[in-house]
Amino acid sequence: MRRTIQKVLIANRGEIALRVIRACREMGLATVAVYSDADRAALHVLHADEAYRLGPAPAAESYLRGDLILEIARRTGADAVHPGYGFLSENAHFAEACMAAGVIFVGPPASAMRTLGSKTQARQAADRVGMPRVPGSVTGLAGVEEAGRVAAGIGYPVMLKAAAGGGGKGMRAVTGPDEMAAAYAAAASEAERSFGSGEVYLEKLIERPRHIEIQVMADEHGSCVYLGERECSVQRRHQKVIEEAPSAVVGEALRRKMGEAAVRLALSAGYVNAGTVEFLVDAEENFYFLEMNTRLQVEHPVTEMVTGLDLVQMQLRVAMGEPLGLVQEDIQLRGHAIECRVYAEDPENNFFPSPGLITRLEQPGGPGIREDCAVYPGWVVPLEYDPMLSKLVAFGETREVATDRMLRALGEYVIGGIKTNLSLFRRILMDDNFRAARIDTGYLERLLAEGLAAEGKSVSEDVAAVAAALLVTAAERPTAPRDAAQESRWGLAGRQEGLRQ
Ligand code: MV4
Repeated sequence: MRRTIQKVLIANRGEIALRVIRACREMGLATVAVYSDADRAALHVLHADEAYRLGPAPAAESYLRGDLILEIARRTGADAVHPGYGFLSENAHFAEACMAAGVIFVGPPASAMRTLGSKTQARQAADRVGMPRVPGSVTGLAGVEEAGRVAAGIGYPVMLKAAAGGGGKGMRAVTGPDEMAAAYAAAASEAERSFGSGEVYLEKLIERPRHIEIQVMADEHGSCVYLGERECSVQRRHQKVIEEAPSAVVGEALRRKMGEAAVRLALSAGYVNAGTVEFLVDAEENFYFLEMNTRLQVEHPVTEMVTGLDLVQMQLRVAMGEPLGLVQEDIQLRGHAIECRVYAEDPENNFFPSPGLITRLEQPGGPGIREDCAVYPGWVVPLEYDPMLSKLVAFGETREVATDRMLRALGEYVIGGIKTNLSLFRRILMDDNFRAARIDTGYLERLLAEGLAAEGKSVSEDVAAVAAALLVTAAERPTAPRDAAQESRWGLAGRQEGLRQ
């Protein structure tokens, strides 16, 4: 069924709100922005056709207020809501409320969000479509005895994970049977506190994996395509730092196998719109399904650069009920794209958040450079949200050209007034291991440890433990967005700021 969309409410902030506004403008759609008190002067507010206040700065009183957002949609006559990423983007209840209010939710059906939101149900779905997944249980464990039996069956080391989790929360590695009881109790109680469900399951631990994900796009007429992969192994504490497309280790045959499996999973779950299937890939190029993210992702621009497609425009057309209008053979990958996530944080101080006034801003440009950014000189980076300032993307014919182009762009970049992680990117992009694509999910921690060792320092276990405890507290908040490790870090900064006063 075709449904026209004439006006889109963007239920988000920052660069992604601006990204969606730009897509709407190119399609001739009117836009409605929403904002919190901290974002009165934000660029997304300036760029939208209309803008309305939600409430105070905390997300729970603003960007997570689905009720207020739908009331603004009703008042302004917006016929669709684009949730961006984080906040309400993976909230099945909100998707349902939109549809019940006669407003199109630009994303998957609530039913698909629910199926894939449960990691155990997603693993069962993977089995039904013959998708390789990490060995282990596909239902919640009944108790620590069952955990011990399953672990003995697949062999240690294993990983306990929360069924309702994702993004690394509620996870415990277990290296032997003597550790199981304590790890199980810790994982189950953390899962209960963080997600309101103590259901945990168990997987074989994959050592030194790469994190590679497949972008899919499905329409409501039964068509689904994969748009290649993204290499996301360069991360720190479950926070992606650099992403690229394609992955240096994925050849045509592996890409087809992963892509076709991802499409089968999406179709079997009744998936519509943009989604991402996450995999672990081991040193032997075995791939294992991890989870499916039911939203547009932060790193979608690298896929746009190598496919030449506009993913947000595709999302909007699919949401109008249009067919994809392309088949798998139409999708050709060309060149290489690298994205750096520029954060307001201090690399010299354990990447502690560094919000505040931007006094100077000189942004890179020129051939092959794209920047998705929503800050400007005079803007005060708020404490309350994700500290990401910008996504700097470099495109080139090869990985080496893209890498060198990124280094050139980083040399042009000046951000004054706040601390940023710009220096970190130079270090990574000049590192021999990165340049040889010898990367896995532990790569960045190893690189940073080398630096600390050279300075004769080490990260204090006490500091790490306190930080971890505070992060758990942040994740506990019932209103915390499911995919907002960044937000937890902000919360952490806020509380420590409070302690200092
Ligand atoms: C794993 C794993 C090793 N073996 N599962 C972390 C986030 C969550 N989505 C899954 N994660 C992992 N699951 C098994 N069986 C290693 C990780 C992991 C990781 C995964 C993706 C990206 C970064 C990571 C960093 C550390 C651990």
